[in-house]
Amino acid sequence: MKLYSAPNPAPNPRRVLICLAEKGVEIQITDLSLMKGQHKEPDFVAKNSRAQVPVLELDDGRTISESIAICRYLDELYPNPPLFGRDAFERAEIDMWVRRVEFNLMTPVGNFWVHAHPYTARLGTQHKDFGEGNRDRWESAARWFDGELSCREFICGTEFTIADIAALTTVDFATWIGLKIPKSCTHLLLWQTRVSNRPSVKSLNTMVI
Ligand SMILES: N[C@@H](CCC(=O)N[C@@H](CS)C(=O)NCC(=O)O)C(=O)O
Repeated sequence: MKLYSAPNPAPNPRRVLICLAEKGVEIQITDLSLMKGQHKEPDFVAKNSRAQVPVLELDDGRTISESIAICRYLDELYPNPPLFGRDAFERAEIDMWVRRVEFNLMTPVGNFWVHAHPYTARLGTQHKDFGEGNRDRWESAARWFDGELSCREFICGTEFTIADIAALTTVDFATWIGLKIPKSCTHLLLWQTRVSNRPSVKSLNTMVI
């Protein structure tokens, strides 16, 4: 197996790298330079027509794109520790939280990144007002997650799961692009420190924030 990845701060490949580190699995990793547009080269687009990383390539040449789908596949191959739940309820509940992270946290971050951040200005038309408008949505989602984390250790219950990986990579990337977690979100900030201190997370290159 081979993972097409990109160096930090790319949040989606980082999800897969944390998943692999949690499971203690080492596979071949090829970093693409997004700056140089290596992900838009025909050979890579043939592996993922979205022209995005991460992509997992199996030994028989089949490929899987989408970070959560790749992590789910790895979880089936290497079940310990389980990151996607042990029974029907846990699996559904973790899915629920992953979707909440994607739709509520990641969407405003992605919109801000594409439409308001100077780095992406050269990549396409930006709608700055729309982009900046996502600051409020980000903060409101951060406050909601903060409330949820006031009564438990992890995003979904008492164990570290793929929902934590999805959320951590999102909030770290948000911080990196200038969307800070509000200081009043003490539970969310404590959770961020707690999961950042896991050996799996610390073993990867630290985010430059
Ligand atoms: N939904 C995809 C998102 C993948 C994604 O946005 N990857 C970014 C890196 S974090 C990328 O390849 N960006 C380059 C581009 O979109 O041109 C996933 O979860 O894997």
